Amino acid sequence: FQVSKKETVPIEGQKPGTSGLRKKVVVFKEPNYLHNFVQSTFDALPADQVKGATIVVSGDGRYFSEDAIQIIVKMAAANGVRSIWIGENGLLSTPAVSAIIRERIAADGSKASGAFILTASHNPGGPLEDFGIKYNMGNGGPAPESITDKIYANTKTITEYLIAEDLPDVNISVSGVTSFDGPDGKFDIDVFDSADEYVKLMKKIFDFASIRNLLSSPKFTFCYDSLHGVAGAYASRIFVEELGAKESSLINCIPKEDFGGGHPDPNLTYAKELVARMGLGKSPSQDEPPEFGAAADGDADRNMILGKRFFVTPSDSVAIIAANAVQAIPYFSSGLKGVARSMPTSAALDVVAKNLNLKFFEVPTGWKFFGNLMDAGMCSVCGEESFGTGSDHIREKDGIWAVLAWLSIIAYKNKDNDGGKLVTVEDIVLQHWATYGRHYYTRYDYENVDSDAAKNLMAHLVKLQSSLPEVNKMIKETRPEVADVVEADEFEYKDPVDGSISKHQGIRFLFEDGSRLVLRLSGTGSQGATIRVYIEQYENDPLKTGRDSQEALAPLVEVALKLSNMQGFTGRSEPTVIT
Ligand code: VG1
Ligand code: CO
Repeated sequence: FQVSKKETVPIEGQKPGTSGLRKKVVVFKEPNYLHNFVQSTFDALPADQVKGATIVVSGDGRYFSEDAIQIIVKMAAANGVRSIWIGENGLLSTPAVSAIIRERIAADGSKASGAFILTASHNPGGPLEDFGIKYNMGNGGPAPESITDKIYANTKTITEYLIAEDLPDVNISVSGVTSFDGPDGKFDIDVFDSADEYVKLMKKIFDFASIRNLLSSPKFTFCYDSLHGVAGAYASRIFVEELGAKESSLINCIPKEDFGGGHPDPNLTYAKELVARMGLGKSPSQDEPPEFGAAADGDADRNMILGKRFFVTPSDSVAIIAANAVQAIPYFSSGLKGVARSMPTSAALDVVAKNLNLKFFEVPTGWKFFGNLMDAGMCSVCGEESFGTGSDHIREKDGIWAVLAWLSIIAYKNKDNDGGKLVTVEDIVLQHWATYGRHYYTRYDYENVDSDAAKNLMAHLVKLQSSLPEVNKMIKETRPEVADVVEADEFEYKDPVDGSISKHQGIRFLFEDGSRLVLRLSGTGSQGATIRVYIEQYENDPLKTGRDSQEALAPLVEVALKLSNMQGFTGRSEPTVIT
């Protein structure tokens, strides 16, 4: 093939957010939009990670993925990449990409140095919906800010890109290696099974025999919902073939480019079918619900864990996994190196870390911050309130891993339980609260708010947090029973490994009784701004841990809306989504 140089001009707005560049498909289809971003990425990477290197490209299969793959392959060839690896049909979950970068070795002994992941995660897909692209590095984790800042800078000065226009389109539906000759030598395209490498890794981490045993018990029933995301490409291999679950326990497990028209976000609002089956939500099913239910998002890095008529908050989930990992999961049997959570995630994990005397870290939102800790051997288990949980087996959050972790814990809690009643998800959570106390938790999202209104609201909070007397006066005027704020700040993080500093990560109000309010702007939206309000209250009186969480948090919610003047700035009297 030949390499052509094409002239281009910078396009505005290509700043990668919390997890890559996410825009409407129509924006990605604008002339040179994708090309500019891809060339800017190649130019931001160290030369040896492009020339002669192996790069993965695949994603959650959403609309425009195949077009994007063909473009990226031709640009990679032109930029001197040696091999491109693609999951069959362009499908690889985000955690599987991370696993492949870290674990897969090609027939010629080569390994991948990075990956383009094509996904907008939990955002809807289709011609009028979202597409996204992000770059992961050789450790399997998202590019650090030093690289994403460079990519963005390049998008502002780009004048040309390289492409091998005459390279034929790849047939991504058939496994195998195809070789081409280019100016720099050979260029290989390697298409392979989307699940093999990931399944192999899961079998090294968990005791599949004990999970299989649990799934075969008549006392235990199971349901998994992929919301038509890429998790479907893994669910039947793992849950049905390897672990013996019934085919009928999988719902929406065929990946679709528009996620069946749904919103592939595993929470109580969007995973409606699963939520109803589990006996929750506005119209719970009349049948006896399964004992365990879980869902994934579009790219399968998120998870929601449910018990029968019972919701496990993601903040509790990571705390419970951390508390039980050493006993229940072989991978952790020699102990945890440390645990970490994102700043807005509840402090349930902090209490576990303290009790078990584990190293503990609080990082900004987004998975890239966990990776450095893991690479330095400082963190084994981590999680975010946004339905993300994971460990140092890879450098991304991992939806199916979280389900296997929960199944392992349930299996462990039931191991000596021959004739007795099943120890359920709810039992495990209640027992956890009895030991560690409960963190009531909720998040209010205000989506697609006018960008200026959102900026003004945050600017107002930056100012307000600097005066505690004013904050406390407003609280006393709103809900006198709410405790005083003893500390407030704009969260800033200094990475303990490389010393890099991340500023403006959200406003925190810390209350005397351990409650917390956090407000920040989302970095994953594709339109307008999204304001997130995180509300948390700690309760360690065993008589008071059984309340309804919205009811328990009502006074704090009122305070949050008052302090932020939410309605005044945004005109919204209700959030778009409550999780
Ligand atoms: C959101 C979540 C964050 C998560 C990120 C990517 O970011 O809050 O916790 O890491 O999405 O998740 P933001 O900036 O919109 O709040 V995913 O599943 O999109 O890779
Ligand atoms: Co995701």
